[in-house]
Amino acid sequence: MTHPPEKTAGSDVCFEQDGYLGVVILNKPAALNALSVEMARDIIAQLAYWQETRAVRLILITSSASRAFCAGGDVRQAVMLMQEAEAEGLTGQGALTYFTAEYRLDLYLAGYDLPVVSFVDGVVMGGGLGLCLNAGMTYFSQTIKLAMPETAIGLFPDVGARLFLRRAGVGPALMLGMTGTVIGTGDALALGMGEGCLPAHEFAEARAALAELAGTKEDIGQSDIAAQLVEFITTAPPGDLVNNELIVEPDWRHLFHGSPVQIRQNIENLPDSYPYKKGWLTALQTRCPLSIAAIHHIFTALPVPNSIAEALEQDFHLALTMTRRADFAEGVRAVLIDKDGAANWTPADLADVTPDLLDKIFDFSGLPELHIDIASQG
Ligand code: QUE
Repeated sequence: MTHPPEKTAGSDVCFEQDGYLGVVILNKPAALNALSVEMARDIIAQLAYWQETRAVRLILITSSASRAFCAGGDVRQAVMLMQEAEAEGLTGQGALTYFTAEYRLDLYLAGYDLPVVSFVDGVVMGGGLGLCLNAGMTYFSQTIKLAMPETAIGLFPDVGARLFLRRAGVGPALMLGMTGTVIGTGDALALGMGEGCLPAHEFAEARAALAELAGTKEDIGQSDIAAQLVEFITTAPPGDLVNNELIVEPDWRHLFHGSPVQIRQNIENLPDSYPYKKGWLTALQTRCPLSIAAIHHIFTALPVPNSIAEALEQDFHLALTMTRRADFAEGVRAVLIDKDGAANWTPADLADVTPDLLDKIFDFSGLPELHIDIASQG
């Protein structure tokens, strides 16, 4: 690549350069920065340019709006691409185009030569969480809304969640993955996600500090970044889940143990005064049963991946097999298009998810590999 990709204010993603600091700014606030195929490709192209030309030494990813860092992949676009391809007799091609673009970005960032820091404020969900956590160091404002909500749309917590959610332990990983519960900064940090709490009103100063670091040091390591940002770090507001004396008995981590149906029973058995009982039970009763069973299978039956690349490859394949099913388009319709929240799932109940159904979605035979070929981003 000989010339820089041109992206200026008004684009869905903007690129700025502060000396030796390259800044990626997600800029589609009306859609909470949901990541489209074009945004993912543009970011890869700019990162490739910065790396090839050695123009920068450090990358910062952030958002132009405090409402959201990134709500996830643009799943409405995914469904549109699937329907367009289907109409042309190219079944499966739409999902392939969509997930290849999003997963290549995460894979590219995970193997990128330069250190990457994300400043995250507001909504950080699904693909947005994959973006920052797979890239490198993540700093959360005091007011994030973090979740892996994919069981609501017939997908599963993907983009490497089988590694980054598991840092919390299997019980918490199951809780977050199966129910899509939204947590704040205190709980996110306590559950092993993110480096620290950096108040949003300090983002500009902290960015300037990163630019200064990039200007003075060639080979920047994680400890340099942590040291440069330490003056901006504060104690996170206490979490609702972790270290909350309201929820001591029974410890919620033990509820998420056993089969999906057993877990649902454990929650039904809680006293009505238990703060999360209603939310968790409603989630397990209304979210996609096969999606819930899929993430449960990942955390309880499959080996832990050895690397982010391996996790992304497995998630890429499962995303392709799961989005072949009607549940995905139906979930996106119910949550994001008609917004009636009344998805019609098949099967409709957790108890009706059979081993045979799970075997089918975990059968990856004939699927393409996820590989990064920057020259031809097909
Ligand atoms: C589950 C999800 C997503 C979601 C809601 C869910 C998701 C996603 C969005 C989203 C939000 C706002 C937008 C948009 C998409 O919502 O992945 O385009 O404007 O991107 O329950 O997985």
